[in-house]
Amino acid sequence: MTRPHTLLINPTVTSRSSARFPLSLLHLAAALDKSGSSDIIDGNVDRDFVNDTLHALRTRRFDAVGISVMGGPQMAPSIEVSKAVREHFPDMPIVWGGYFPTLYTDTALAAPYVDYAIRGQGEESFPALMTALSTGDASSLAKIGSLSRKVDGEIVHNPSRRFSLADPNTVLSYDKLGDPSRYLARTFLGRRTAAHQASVGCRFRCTFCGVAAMFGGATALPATTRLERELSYLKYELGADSIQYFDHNFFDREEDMVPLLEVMAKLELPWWCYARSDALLKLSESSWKLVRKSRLRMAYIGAESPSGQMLKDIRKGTRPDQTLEVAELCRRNGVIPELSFMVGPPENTEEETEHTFEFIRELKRINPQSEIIVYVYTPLPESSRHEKDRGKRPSAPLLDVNGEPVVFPKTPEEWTQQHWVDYACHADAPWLTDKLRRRIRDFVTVLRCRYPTAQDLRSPRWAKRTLSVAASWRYSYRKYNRPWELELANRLVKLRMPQVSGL
Ligand code: B12
Repeated sequence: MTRPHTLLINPTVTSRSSARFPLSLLHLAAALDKSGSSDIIDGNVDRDFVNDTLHALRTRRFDAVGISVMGGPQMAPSIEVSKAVREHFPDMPIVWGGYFPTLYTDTALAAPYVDYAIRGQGEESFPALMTALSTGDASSLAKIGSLSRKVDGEIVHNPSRRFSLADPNTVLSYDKLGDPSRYLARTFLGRRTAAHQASVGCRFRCTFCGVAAMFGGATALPATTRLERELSYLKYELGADSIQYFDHNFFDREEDMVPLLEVMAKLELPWWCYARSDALLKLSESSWKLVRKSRLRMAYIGAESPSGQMLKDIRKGTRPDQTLEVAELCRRNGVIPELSFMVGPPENTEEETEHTFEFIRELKRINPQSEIIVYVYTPLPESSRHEKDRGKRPSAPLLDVNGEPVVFPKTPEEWTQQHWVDYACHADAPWLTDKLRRRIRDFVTVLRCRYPTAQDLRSPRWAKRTLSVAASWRYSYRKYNRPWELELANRLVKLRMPQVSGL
């Protein structure tokens, strides 16, 4: 049997300096290489990735191209590379995977340059598809779990496969990325921060979250041997001095977490992760001891809203009092809470937004070190929710600012329109008035000047201090409107925006 060769592509989504390991492709490569081989092109590092893709296809034999696609700014480069492949290599199968084709499968397959979409994890389905493509065994396609494809012009979705976290028993093939140490970045955690994902999935089913739509409330934690193997490689072979964990929700059940925290406490690499207020509040003192010893520096916590009702409606499962309590708990344990909020919900839009601003001020009083991320609430369409959740507790139909129903895009191209890119980035929503949009922007400007983020290493200390002093009267007197002097100063200083670039 011929061993299938796959070309894996991560279209550009961020600047070269913000590029982190393309973990999706590294995990896929580990699975594909068991029965074939793979190469990786990372558009975050290789800025000419479209031409380099064509060059790779001209010079080596591949059986398919696999493209990782996330909604938002990655859409346009994903389309560009897919079209280029289709134009120059019309017979080359093009497979899309990742969040976009999982959440918007029919939209992805509506494009003439997408042949297959794999929903959810790709580690089992993609190698099975590659085997079918390289052997020409079309009859086996119908049996591949989580595969969606076009059959005689109709879109066919195979049943979803079970979710799993298999141990490849070896470290990921970082050397496929050329020099992997170029992915280590200077961040506030350290001089050589590496990205890693230990566990997969999340037990919660928040209605707005892409992770819930992808995993449907399931999670799997890694074996301690796997975590230790991977972290040891990153620390001792690559020279990483800190870790940013991409786990969807790092703190799971305490009894399952403790063995992992023990490994991390042994390696003592300062770290950042996603967490929940309820999980942190439930941790026992002995676990907090491990957390401190392992050197957790910052935890990103989805606070979302100060309204208990809204938290219930979106199935968050936490309460506003827990958000306040966790800010204090983190302060006592030397951990910075990075709290994210979703303003501008479709109902009670202005009132909820103003309420959130006041709540943020309260958090800042409790723990001035708290980092605040303000997003606009942009729920997923009903059709994107996980199959287990579709139709359950449907939200009221979304209406735009004129009271017309919001119609989601039907093609990848439509998703590249700026207002839809902003929707995917939680930066704007069709029900916001210009006045409220401006109000949110002004509040965020005053807040981030008054409290510059600890994650900004580029701006000199004096500049941050000056901005903070300049913003303090506006912040104290709630005079957020039109902070032109701060906008001007910000243009010169260019404070870092963690919600755009990550750490
Ligand atoms: C790192 C990261 C980024 C990086 C870049 C990622 C990259 N592609 O290079 C940066 C920081 C740039 C980024 C940006 C954004 N991100 Co982001 N990001 C992540 C994060 C933390 C990790 C991704 C990762 O590496 N996962 C680990 C790998 C192993 O998992 P995976 O990517 O899901 O891959 C698996 C499957 O999806 C599938 N698969 C993936 N690709 C492919 C390809 C093929 C061919 C196949 C078959 C299968 C397949 O198989 C893989 C292995 O199982 C995730 C959260 C998370 N933990 O996943 C959010 C996440 C993917 N981001 C998300 C979003 C929304 C964004 C933004 C668009 C908006 C925002 N405000 O955050 C921004 C854009 C900001 C901007 N520029 O304006 C959402 C996506 C949800 C959604 N609704 O679409 C996530 C899930 C975060 C969240 N909880 O909301 N992000």
